[in-house]
Amino acid sequence: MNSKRRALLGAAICMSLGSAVSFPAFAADKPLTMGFSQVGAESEWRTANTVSIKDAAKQAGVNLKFADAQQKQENQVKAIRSFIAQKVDVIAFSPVVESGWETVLREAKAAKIPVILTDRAVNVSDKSLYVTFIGSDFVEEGRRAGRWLLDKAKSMPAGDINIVELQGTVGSAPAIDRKAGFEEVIKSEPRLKIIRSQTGDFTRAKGKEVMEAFLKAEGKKINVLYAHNDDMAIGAIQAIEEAGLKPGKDITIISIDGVKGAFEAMMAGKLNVTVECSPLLGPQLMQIAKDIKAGKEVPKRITTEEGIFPAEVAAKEFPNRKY
Ligand code: GYE
Repeated sequence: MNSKRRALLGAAICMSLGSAVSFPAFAADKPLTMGFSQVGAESEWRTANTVSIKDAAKQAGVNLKFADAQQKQENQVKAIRSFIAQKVDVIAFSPVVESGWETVLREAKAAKIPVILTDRAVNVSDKSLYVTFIGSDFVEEGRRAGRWLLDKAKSMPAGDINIVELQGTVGSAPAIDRKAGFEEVIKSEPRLKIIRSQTGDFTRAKGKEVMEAFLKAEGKKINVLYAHNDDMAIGAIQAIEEAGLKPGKDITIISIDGVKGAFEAMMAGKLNVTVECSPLLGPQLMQIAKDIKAGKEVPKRITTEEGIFPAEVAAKEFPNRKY
């Protein structure tokens, strides 16, 4: 992927415009106040996402009220209620899990405060509960991981290829979708078998712990690790080394995000491929918030544009990485 494309990252708009919803009139000269409820600080991706949002708010002159939910939905609900009570102009949040949002989103709607989803989606039947969703296509990310493995399988020794899977946070959009996309693709090759699948909660510590358990149970039977994010893969790499095996060689490792730590692991020969997922959503989020407040129509879905980086290109791409 060239740097121009990377700079334009996130600009792909894939669906028709959402219907215009009217929100209270807004004086253009008054700084906009945004309440943002972040998932937590579970991964390198998340840290980069938080920096992007805070920097973009500063640049755009947006008054940002930022709350960290420490991976707990109840904390996000509390934060959103407090933003409603403070009468912020816009609420934005990255929902830790997909379900259970109707009540609090109805409260925001009743208070006439527009809601923007960033990064992760919610599962609600009434789509008018949010104005737009800005983020990646996680199913496609899973498919990209699966397609890379299908190709790799051609050069792997005959017989079953046993895969262990480290899932993201239970009930989160990226965990659900990355699993679905990967399974959809690999089912065309009967040699590819997922023999164990468990959550590592998107963290290094949990990734390592669960990989230790996988190794204890399956040992040398494991041919491939599919991790739903780089941090869990990096934790698992440690577990594999401690078990006396060579990550990236004895076990082929596929992960998602494309953070710097993954590029370092690829350059060290310990990770085979990472599928890109960009956390740099801040500038777009601020622009969309301003557009909404100016009464402009915005697309209901804004999809981030992304690629895939196998280990062979890691050293060349590393200097271009922004997160
Ligand atoms: O892949 C993971 C983070 O929601 C896309 O959350 C995000 C995911 C990301 O913890 O590293």
